[in-house]
Amino acid sequence: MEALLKAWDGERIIIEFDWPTGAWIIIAIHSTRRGPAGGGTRMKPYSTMEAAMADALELARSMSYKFACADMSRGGGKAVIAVPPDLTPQARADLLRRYGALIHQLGGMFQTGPDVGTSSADMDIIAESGAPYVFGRTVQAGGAGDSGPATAIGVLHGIGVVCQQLFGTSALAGRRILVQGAGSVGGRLIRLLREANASVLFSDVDEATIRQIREIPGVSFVPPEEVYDMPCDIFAPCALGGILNQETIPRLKCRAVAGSANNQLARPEDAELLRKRGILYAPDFVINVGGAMAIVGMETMGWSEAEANTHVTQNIEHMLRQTFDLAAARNISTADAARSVAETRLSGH
Ligand code: PPY
Repeated sequence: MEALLKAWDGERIIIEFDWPTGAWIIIAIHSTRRGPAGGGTRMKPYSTMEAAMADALELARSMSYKFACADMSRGGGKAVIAVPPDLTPQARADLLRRYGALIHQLGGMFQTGPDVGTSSADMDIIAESGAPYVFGRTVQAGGAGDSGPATAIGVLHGIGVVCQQLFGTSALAGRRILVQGAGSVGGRLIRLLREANASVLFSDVDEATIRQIREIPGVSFVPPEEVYDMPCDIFAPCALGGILNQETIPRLKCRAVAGSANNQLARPEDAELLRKRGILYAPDFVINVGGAMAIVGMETMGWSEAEANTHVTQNIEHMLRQTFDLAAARNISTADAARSVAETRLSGH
């Protein structure tokens, strides 16, 4: 744990043990240099406190990169609530209220929204005590709602830029695209890809989701254990992080990786493994900014949903092209190229 904390380059970590539930609340504030730290609240069981901490620290840094690349005046942070697996709905709601009070106490230094394991309905509960520092509440409660649709639209357009780079045209018709995880973002991405006449493969671990997505014409199911060996044009990870690693990268049979999951690379060096294999990587923190951008823009800058989608699309297309150009010009990985843009902006130059 000590090594983990020492190696982190962020500003502050707030840790609270929630006695009534046994949950750990970790709020990692990576940078407030460009503005108050924004980042979702991730709520799930973790095998160890250290694993929860590692997730919070890495995700918070990604939020700094995400907002810096999108040129938004926000810093990066993330909250992880490591919960016991058997939390009752009542205990969970009470925990969210106590968490909201903590957010409120921080006075706006950290502002949150939905992430893995939390919904807009959860944001409504957190906002009871945490307002006005809670984004992505339900539309009925006056929030911008779910961030999934805007994230999916951003990824779709990012995949267009990837196709332009690989094939000389951004058209998706006939391209074979494998989506890992058909949840809030992946499920919508699959539908958008089909509307663009791509040929879609998908994988998921949830039986009900699999049944539902399989019904969509032109979409076929790939068992989770076959995902990394499946030939396709583009692999779109839309589930959890760390899936691009020393074990999976040598197996990939795709031309590019472009998906919404946060922290797809297990280690920074894995970007180099992808590059050596000639696989074009759309850095996660560039291509997945859509949700955060749309929700923050709608709630703080008065964007309509249509305006948000235009901002998301244009920003991701522009930043991805710039990333690919910079990587080619400097002969570095696309992840290093995007990181260097983000770090320059974070250092105030
Ligand atoms: C993410 O993009 O990973 C987020 O955490 C989303 C987010 C961030 C800040 C406010 C609302 C949603």
